[in-house]
Amino acid sequence: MSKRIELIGAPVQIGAGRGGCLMGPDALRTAGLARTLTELGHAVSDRGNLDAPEAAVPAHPNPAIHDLERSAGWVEVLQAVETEADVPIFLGGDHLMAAGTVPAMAARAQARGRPLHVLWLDAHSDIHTLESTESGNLHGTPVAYFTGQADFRPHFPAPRATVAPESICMIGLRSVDPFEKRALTRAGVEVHDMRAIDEHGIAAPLRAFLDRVRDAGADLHVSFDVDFLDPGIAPAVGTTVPGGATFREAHLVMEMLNDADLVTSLDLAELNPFLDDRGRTAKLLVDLVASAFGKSVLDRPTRSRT
Ligand code: NNH
Ligand code: MN
Ligand code: MN
Ligand code: MN
Repeated sequence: MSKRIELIGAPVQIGAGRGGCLMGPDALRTAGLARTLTELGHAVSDRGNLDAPEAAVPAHPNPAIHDLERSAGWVEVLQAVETEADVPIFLGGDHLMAAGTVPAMAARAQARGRPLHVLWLDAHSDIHTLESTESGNLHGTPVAYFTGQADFRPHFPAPRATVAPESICMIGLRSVDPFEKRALTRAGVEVHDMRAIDEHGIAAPLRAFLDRVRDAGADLHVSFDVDFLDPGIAPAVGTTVPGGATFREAHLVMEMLNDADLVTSLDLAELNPFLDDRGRTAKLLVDLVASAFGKSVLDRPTRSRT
């Protein structure tokens, strides 16, 4: 089915521990994202890259935190995004971007009278608070922010809209800090770590979640962190963790998302082209996006349901 897809560049890099994600949106463009989606029959537009000024915010007592002013600026700019597209694709940018994109998409869903569900594909749970982060890298905090698990004011603006923790499904986890383990349990987020994927496969939990999204009549935002993937196939990320999703597991997730036809927005987060190997990670991401938007081996779906 043909969709109006809008590419929105979010070159955030101060949320990560090292530079390079600034180049993410342009690497995805160079790898042929727009052309690939157009060839699949979609109507693609490209808004170019957003930019964010530093916000005037008070210092935070946690001395590890860095770039708080610029981070707050990005959260403000991304939260304000409005789009006419069926599916905006936010080109990151480190994962701090989700502190802006998810509230923006939650507000958009709310305006349509629908809840927002979030599929979080990541090695990490990113549910630190400004108080609990030890690295001070704020890409580790968006989930605490957009679920309202912690009040980030007066450092960040209040979220435009929040997401219920029970409406989030995390798949791929394999690096979760002690504070985060407690926070995930307390909040009641659905989590499937790599141990569970090894044991049960990746299709079963995804299928169950997609059924839940459909039953809820919800919009679905997918937040795809490159480190969800195994570093052997996706080296271009600052925080590689061994034992990630394989090539086929990742494609299967995307193919199932296409079959379910529920995705209303997508983040492509944490691509660091400075660390890539001849564009291989960027090209893999474009290929995965193609699977999520209709590329299939045969000219009919392999399965008829999610
Ligand atoms: N939990 C760690 C931290 O807070 C790592 C977060 N890094 C990520 N998240 N790449 O996806 O610093
Ligand atoms: Mn992440
Ligand atoms: Mn991660
Ligand atoms: Mn940490």
